[in-house]
Amino acid sequence: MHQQLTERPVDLDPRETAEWIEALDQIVEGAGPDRATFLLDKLTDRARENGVAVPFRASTPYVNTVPAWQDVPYPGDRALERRIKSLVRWNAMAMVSHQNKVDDGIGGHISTYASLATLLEVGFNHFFHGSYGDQPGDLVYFQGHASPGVYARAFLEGRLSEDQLHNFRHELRATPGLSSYPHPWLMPDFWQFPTVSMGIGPINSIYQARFMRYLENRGLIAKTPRKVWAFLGDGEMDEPESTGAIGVAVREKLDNLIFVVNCNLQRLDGPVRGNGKIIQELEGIFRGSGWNVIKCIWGTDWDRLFEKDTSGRLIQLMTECVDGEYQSFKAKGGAYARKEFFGRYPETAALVEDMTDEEIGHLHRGGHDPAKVYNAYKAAMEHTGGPTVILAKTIKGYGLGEAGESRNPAHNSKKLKETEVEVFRARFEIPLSEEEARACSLYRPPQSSPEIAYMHERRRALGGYLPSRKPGPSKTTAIPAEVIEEYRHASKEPHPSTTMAFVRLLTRLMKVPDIGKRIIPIVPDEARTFGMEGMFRAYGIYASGGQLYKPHDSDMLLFYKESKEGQILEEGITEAGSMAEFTAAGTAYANYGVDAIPFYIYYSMFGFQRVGDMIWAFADSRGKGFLLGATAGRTTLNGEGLQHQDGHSLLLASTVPSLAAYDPAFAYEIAVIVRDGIRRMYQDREDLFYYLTLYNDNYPQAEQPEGSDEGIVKGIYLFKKSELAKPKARVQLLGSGPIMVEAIKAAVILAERYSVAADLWSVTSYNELRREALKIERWNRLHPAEPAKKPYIQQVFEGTEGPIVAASDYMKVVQDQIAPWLPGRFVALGTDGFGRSESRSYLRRHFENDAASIVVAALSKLARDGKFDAKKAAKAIAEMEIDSEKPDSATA
Ligand SMILES: Cc1ncc(C[n+]2csc(CCOP(=O)(O)OP(=O)(O)O)c2C)c(N)n1
Ligand SMILES: [Mg+2]
Repeated sequence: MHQQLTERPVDLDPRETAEWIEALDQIVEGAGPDRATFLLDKLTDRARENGVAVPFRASTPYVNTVPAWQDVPYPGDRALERRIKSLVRWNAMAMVSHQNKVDDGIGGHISTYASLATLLEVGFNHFFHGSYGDQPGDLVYFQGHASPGVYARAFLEGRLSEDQLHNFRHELRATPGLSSYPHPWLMPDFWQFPTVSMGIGPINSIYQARFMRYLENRGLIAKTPRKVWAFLGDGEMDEPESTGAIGVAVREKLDNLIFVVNCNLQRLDGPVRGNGKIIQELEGIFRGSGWNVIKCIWGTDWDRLFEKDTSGRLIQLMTECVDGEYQSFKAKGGAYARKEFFGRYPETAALVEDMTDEEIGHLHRGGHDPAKVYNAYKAAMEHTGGPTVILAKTIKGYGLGEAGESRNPAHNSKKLKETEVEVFRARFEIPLSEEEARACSLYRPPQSSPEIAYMHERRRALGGYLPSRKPGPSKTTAIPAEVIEEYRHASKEPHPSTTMAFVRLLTRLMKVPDIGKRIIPIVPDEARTFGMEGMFRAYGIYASGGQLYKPHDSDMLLFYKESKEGQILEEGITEAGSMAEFTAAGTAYANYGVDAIPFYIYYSMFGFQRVGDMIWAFADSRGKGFLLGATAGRTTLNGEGLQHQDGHSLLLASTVPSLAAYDPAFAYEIAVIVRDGIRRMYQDREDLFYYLTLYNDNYPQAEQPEGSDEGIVKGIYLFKKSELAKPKARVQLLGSGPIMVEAIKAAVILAERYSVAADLWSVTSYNELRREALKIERWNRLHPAEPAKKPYIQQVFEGTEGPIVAASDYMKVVQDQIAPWLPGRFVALGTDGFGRSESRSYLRRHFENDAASIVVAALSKLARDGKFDAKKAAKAIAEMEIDSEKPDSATA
């Protein structure tokens, strides 16, 4: 902006310029701004026709977007609201400061809420709906580390106790307190959205707004004026996730979405844009994408100065200064601002001649002026046809004086000195004694006091308290047993892959009465890869605008059908966007009272390692649903090279506490797991979600062994016991995913060529087996005087004979998870190392998880155990055509 201003060409005919401006002013005054917009648009077109270069500016002057003359008077009781806000401020500060005095280093944040207070309070008193009649209300994403302010308000409302505040970050003490940040996992009745990992709030809120429209358009929820509000940090906007999906909000015309960026000009270490202006930069980015941008920069007390400024110098000066300077103007006080800001031009210096330094120091920024904030919010509420972002200029550490106002270390200031507390108390007129104030006591007037009564009255008018998380009762009935019956039987030619079997199951589930419509398939541009294109026509791809064109393949059976009522969420190439959509769907049971059952299917490699943080946030949100890592396996996905071949997602999955991860081999395993998963998540309301690997290798889908349902969900079952008569030795072969087929082949070779009996086990989940074993082991540890219990994995292998060779298409450490409970017997074969663009058989030989390698591993271990002739074992390696000296895949 600065450059643009100074680079403007010289005015060759100021009189003519003045006439044009006057003409425009007359239009605005006489016919209104809409008419002026129309005329400017027409003129722009004409200019372009005539070859005139129309100047493009992504940003507007550095002033409020809503002009002062448009401001409506504030509807609330300003004095009472100021009291309330002061009390919230005090309690937020006192809670953090007190806690850091008694428990040094416990952490917490003071300065962020100090900058955000007015932005939130205006929302709480006038905008945030707790409900719309009997419908859930607005969904508010709070800046995570501003949680002290949200707690302090809930304390004044009587929703949180003094004990809870006193035990901030002491969740494990005798009287448990409040969690550091918004964590639904830790405070499930309170917080809805975990936001503190920067960037997750912005992207999740965009897809929340999109998913809300999806539910409305499909008739699953009533249409209401409900909004998604997302309060974000200006530093946070640097995360790619923060701005990476803003185009979606425009495309989808999400006028149910309001971003409020708390532009306090600072992040953790220092200024967000010391050498520039974050508000102008964000304005350009959002305007360029088509958002409605409302800048709320200056408070009402500046209006008088704007009016007085006939020279235009004030706006020029405002536009010239960079954020690093604005930070100093606040940090160094009124005298400094008079000299360094207003003093830069005689015209601007004159504007403040009649003001004291103190008055200059107190000139408000827009984000601290309730009237300006109210008008910005009002404009956002009234905007239709697209999303709005409010860029509100605030002061980090507002009210903290020298303890932090606009100071670089403000972010990390956790406790105030006694003198600083005193300044704070005086400034916000907190009726505590000096001693109480110094001790950072909390202060809550009686519920009958005018300020508290006012708070309650406002919340009553707006339909209830926020934040609040209220999952409804289960609305889901069991998937009828017959739905999965067909999957229990062996497949016929042509044999399907587990991916195909899953897609068939999904479409079958979509036909189940009542449940079917709540199944939400989500896919990022890979539906054809997974054989899902048949679903396009049958269920339609959700498109808020319907289908505005006749698809070129409309005469084909499986044409590309987009529809406003479409059920499939085809997100395009965005795993992050898809994960955000999955999050909105997987938490709909809590936010909308709709038991949506999302199935998000994607390339397994582009899941955990790409959007792992979002998956973690999903777990924190108590999300439910199914993640399907398709094209799974480091050797099964052939020809794709090392950036596609996933050999570790199961390991990463094991790190998420509420995630049950499975690596199924056969169609019936998938069917049993999915049916049981729906029972646990939606009927029994357990807080967990599922990850299943799906492969694209076609092989015979086996007949389900009798009575294996329980083992399938627990993680292991006996697939086939060897019937070899008089074997020389015995081994236990464990397989998962398509490597189960290799294990089956290995069992045949071992029996036929080496007279070794191999019992076959299918392991659906090493992760689940380990978790159960750890749980039992812990119980045993804590109950040494009672008879020890036995983990399931030990029960299963009790009485079995020989080494246990466990092979999968994942890293060996996945199988190793159960090794501690099978001492001395366990051998893992897996896919450690980078992938290759090879075909399956070569890959499996390279990684040593093919049938031949399983045979060799079994014989070798038998030999080491003294149960098989070592020379014969060595010879078998040659017979299996394996080169003992070949490179180790782990490092190759
Ligand atoms: C992904 C991620 N990286 C780093 C952090 C650590 N962190 C917490 S707050 C913060 C600064 C935030 O600055 P801003 O977004 O401007 O918020 P403000 O406190 O200024 O309102 C950082 C870096 C985080 N929470 N998440
Ligand atoms: Mg900031």
